[in-house]
Amino acid sequence: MSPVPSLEPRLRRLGLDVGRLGEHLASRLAPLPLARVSVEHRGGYLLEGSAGQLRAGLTGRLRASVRGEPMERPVVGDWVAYSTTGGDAMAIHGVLPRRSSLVRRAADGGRAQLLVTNVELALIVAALLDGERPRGLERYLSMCLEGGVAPRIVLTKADRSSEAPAVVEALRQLAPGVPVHVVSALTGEGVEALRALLPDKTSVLLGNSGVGKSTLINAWLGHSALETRATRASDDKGRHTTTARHLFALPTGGVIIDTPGMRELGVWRAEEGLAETFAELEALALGCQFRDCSHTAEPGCRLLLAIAQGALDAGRLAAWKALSAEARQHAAPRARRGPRARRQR
Ligand SMILES: Nc1nc2c(ncn2[C@@H]2O[C@H](COP(=O)(O)OP(=O)(O)OP(=O)(O)O)[C@@H](O)[C@H]2O)c(=O)[nH]1
Ligand SMILES: [Mg+2]
Ligand SMILES: [Zn+2]
Repeated sequence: MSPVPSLEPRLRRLGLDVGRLGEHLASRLAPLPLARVSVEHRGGYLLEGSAGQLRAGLTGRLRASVRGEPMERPVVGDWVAYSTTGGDAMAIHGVLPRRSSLVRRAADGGRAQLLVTNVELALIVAALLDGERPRGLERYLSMCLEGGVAPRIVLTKADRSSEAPAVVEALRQLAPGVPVHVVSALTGEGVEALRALLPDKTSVLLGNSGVGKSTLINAWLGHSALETRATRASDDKGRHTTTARHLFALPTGGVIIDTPGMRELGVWRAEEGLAETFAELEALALGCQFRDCSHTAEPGCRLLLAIAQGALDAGRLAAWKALSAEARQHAAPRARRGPRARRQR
């Protein structure tokens, strides 16, 4: 029997366990040290390793292989094997097998974007003010289901709403079996109870801009490590303050990933914007009999039914269709040109 490999304390705090270390030591990358991807920006990475924070790029070989397999590209949450390149920059040689992945899909099922990996818990954050059916909730939930990540719903800004019991009840119907937490970063309500769930795992905060994801992490950290910004006074929408995914170990245990609210990436912008503007149509369309319903003449179309019943304006459906078609047209050539072209924009 081989001896049990020992875990460096800093890597353990970042979520490394004996199973994963053993996998690494049995792989072709075994001689290289491990680190976890904490931030990704314009082709470069920040890693957290036993020596602290490192800057890194990809080796030429890995860069070539991810060109054909975009999902193999390292993202925040990944464990990677790296080496020095001579200077102070590091080179990532490979990504360890992932235990879970959150992937965002376009409405038409075409392009997919890998968001984060190796997370056990997803906190889907929504503001209580946003009502009983937070925008994007279904998308976040299905992303978790598909990715093998346990979801919980977190309702923030309890200090600004007395609707908590009604919203919690509505969510219980909408998402049976998904635990719902009510918190206020302002009064501290529920903040500690939520933090108690975080040790010994990696958690990600998902949710629309302005709902209070970064504020919650700052409350857990006890200081303002992350930038937060007031929502727009006119409609309480967020200002897309967080612009990149960001992983770090909490001093009280557990690893947490902050993410930007929706619409952070070019290709997705048009469709995400549409999804927000036409949220009620998107929700209705989930009930159409055919998954690829074009809402033109299909039987079992919920949108056509709603129009017939006078619950939906035909003009609004027409506008949605026209704008969706336009968004698809713009997105397609960009996707063909590949990541390099996208980066240059
Ligand atoms: N009253 C109240 N305000 C809150 C609460 N949580 C967050 N806020 C405020 O909501 C605004 C947006 O919070 P952020 O933490 O920046 O929101 P975010 O989800 O990180 O937004 P993005 O980074 O844009 O995705 C800030 O002004 C916060 O102070 C809360 O529990 N109560
Ligand atoms: Mg934020
Ligand atoms: Zn339909």
